Amino acid sequence: MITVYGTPPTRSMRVIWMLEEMGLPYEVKPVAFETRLQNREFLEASPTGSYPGLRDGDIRLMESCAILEYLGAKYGPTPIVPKPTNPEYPAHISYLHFGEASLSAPLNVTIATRFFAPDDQKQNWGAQHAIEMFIRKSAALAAPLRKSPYVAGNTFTAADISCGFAVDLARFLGFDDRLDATLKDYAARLAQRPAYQKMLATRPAPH
Ligand SMILES: N[C@@H](CCC(=O)N[C@@H](CS)C(=O)NCC(=O)O)C(=O)O
Repeated sequence: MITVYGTPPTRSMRVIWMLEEMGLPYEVKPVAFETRLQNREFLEASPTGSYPGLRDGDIRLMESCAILEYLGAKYGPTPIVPKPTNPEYPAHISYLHFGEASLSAPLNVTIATRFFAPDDQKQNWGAQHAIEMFIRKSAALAAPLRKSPYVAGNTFTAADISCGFAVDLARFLGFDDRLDATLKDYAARLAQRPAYQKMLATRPAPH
């Protein structure tokens, strides 16, 4: 059984969404934020204490987009991971990584600042700069989406899971109204996918 550590709205979303798209069986283990660095089972999968971690038998993986690549390679072939000879592959692999490395990762500074910084620093320069960078770089995501429904072309791929999470993050932080309209349409299109909706249903009820 595949175990995903962490739930929506963290990057565990990407992994659960991919598992749903591929129709693979899995279980989700929520990991409390406050005690995550003492949770040995979770740390074995994600030694940095960041969500997500994955366990697949004796195998453990961290990094959300690496986990997407792993699932496609191990449990494919699947249409959502084009083969390297497929003309859609170069865009797929670029945007699979772009969604995390260029778009989502810098926003960790904004999230940490917003939730944990002292009140007089919550809107500081660094946190705002990460948002401005996201907006500038998201033009590279809007460009292919003006020509085709998905980043790699006409086929939904794991790159859309990576970038879809990034656009959701912009909404979570409340600056999605500053993004190109193409990206709002894209997010709405992705949110209609049954696998996306099943992924969201794994989010624990608020208590
Ligand atoms: N590049 C990593 C980033 C992981 C990450 O930063 N996850 C966030 C939640 S979405 C987190 O766990 N933050 C708290 C922490 O890193 O301690 C990935 O894609 O898995």
